[in-house]
Amino acid sequence: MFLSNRNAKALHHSHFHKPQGKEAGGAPAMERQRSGTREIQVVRRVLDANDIMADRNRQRFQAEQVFVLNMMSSPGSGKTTTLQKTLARLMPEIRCAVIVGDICTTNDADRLAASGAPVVQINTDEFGGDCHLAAHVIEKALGGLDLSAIDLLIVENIGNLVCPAEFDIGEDARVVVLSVTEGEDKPAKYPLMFRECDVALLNKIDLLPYLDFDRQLAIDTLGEIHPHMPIFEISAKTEAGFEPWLAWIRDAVRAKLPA
Ligand SMILES: Nc1nc2c(ncn2[C@@H]2O[C@H](COP(=O)(O)OP(=O)(O)OP(=O)(O)O)[C@@H](O)[C@H]2O)c(=O)[nH]1
Ligand SMILES: [Mg+2]
Ligand SMILES: [Zn+2]
Repeated sequence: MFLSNRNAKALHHSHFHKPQGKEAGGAPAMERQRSGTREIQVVRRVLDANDIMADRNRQRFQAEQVFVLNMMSSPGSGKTTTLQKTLARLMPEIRCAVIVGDICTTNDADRLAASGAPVVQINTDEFGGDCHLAAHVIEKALGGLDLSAIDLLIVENIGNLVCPAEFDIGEDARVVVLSVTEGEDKPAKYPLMFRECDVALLNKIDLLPYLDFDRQLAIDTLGEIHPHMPIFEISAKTEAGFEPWLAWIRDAVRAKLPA
């Protein structure tokens, strides 16, 4: 039986995560599958159900003219720190809110709430401990936000370079954070994530003097996997390199707002 990578990964989710009424769209995603054809059909139904919910989210974001940015990376690359610093700089000019996903704890929400932005924490242990945010989980989190009062919604996805890239949540754009402590080979090892994102942040550049990280190789690999993707080299600790990143967000938000 042949399964594409995308389908194989989605099948992993349909089999090993607890039943998700909405994600499965009522489909028997967890039932044991015997025939190869049937497996592929079920995988498609899981992905289709997510896509339908993502489109619904997208329509809502469009109606409320909110620009939505999905932020992804491996655990600990600096998503929350980058967001803390980004919010501090943007809040005076852009009305922001955050949805942050983790399997457990409200640590990140607590850190982000200090920015003054509304923050909704999702703990996926309530949704079967999922290692990604699916569209129906975002829809549920939206119940805690007033979309008419914001222009920018940033979603900090669960730390994972693999499956978050597979799940459309209705966002306008995706940003991946790669920190220099992870090694320059990560884009080559997890190409889907870097292909699916619209912009990349190379974080923790303040640590470069202490590492053997091959910066040029990382940038060249990113360029091969996703030609012309903007790459901003930053330090969330020192805020070095933040201006071009902030300018990218400002332009993206402005492009979605009514003229
Ligand atoms: N030196 C340095 N440390 C950083 C930088 N950005 C983040 N860190 C540190 O890296 C660690 C992880 O940062 P977080 O912001 O929590 O990373 P995260 O991606 O949100 O982690 P998860 O949500 O658990 O996936 C923390 O100890 C941060 O202080 C940076 O630019 N330079
Ligand atoms: Mg975090
Ligand atoms: Zn997952």
